[in-house]
Amino acid sequence: MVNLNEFYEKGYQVFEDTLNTKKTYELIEKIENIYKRQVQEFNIQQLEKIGELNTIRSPFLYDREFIKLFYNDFTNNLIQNILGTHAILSLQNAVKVVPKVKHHQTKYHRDLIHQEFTSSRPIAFNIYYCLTDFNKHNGGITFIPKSHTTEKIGSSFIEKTPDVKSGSVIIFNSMVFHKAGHNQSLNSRIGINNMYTLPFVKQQINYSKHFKNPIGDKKLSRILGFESKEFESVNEFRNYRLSRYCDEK
Ligand SMILES: O=C(O)CCC(=O)C(=O)O
Ligand SMILES: [Fe+2]
Repeated sequence: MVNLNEFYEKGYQVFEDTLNTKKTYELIEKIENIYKRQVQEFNIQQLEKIGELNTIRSPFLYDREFIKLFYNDFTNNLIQNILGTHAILSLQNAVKVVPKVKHHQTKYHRDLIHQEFTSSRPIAFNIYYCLTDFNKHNGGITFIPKSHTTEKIGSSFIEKTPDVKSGSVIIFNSMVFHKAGHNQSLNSRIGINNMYTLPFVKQQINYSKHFKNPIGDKKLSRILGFESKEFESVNEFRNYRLSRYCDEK
């Protein structure tokens, strides 16, 4: 398994050369198309009102190609190592930072929003695909290293904006403070954020509802949340326990 020291220490770590250039272009084109659909489905003025411009939510619900980004050998290894067997996908969002336009994520935040506690082990982490270069000039992600280890950020802190090439992945603890930067270049900066959590943290969208039945692939079904839904009734809970009891016999 890859060495995750930086991830645990600083709260984030970069892996280069995860997607090839052709793939990054292909995904950008798909993202642009899904964004157009999402704008049509909602309303551009309303999206603006709620700070949703240039955010593409759950692209994998529109195009199954995006499932491959949160579910592949590389991600599965990371998930297993960091969160264990029962982790679920909390969200998948593409984020576009357009030149000279302020994105709503330009304030420091944790992706487990408004939480002010620390945990001895990660309860959530992100696999973020950079589909373009990411750097200070074009609004790359800025992190406060080690901020996942303190409840709040004080008034003075160090900021780091990793300079990474397109096709790289940044993994980060969802509790590390981070923000999108301002894009002073001429081109949009685009990434896809995939966040995983332990199963007691709610998903942003109830993904299992979108797939009528558990998918043939058990591991993928689990990641989508099929195995961590609330039971609908006392009897359903007990029937589940009974089925497990029978399986174990
Ligand atoms: O794309 C970025 O720079 C970060 C976006 C972000 O922080 C988020 O979507 O939660
Ligand atoms: Fe974030």
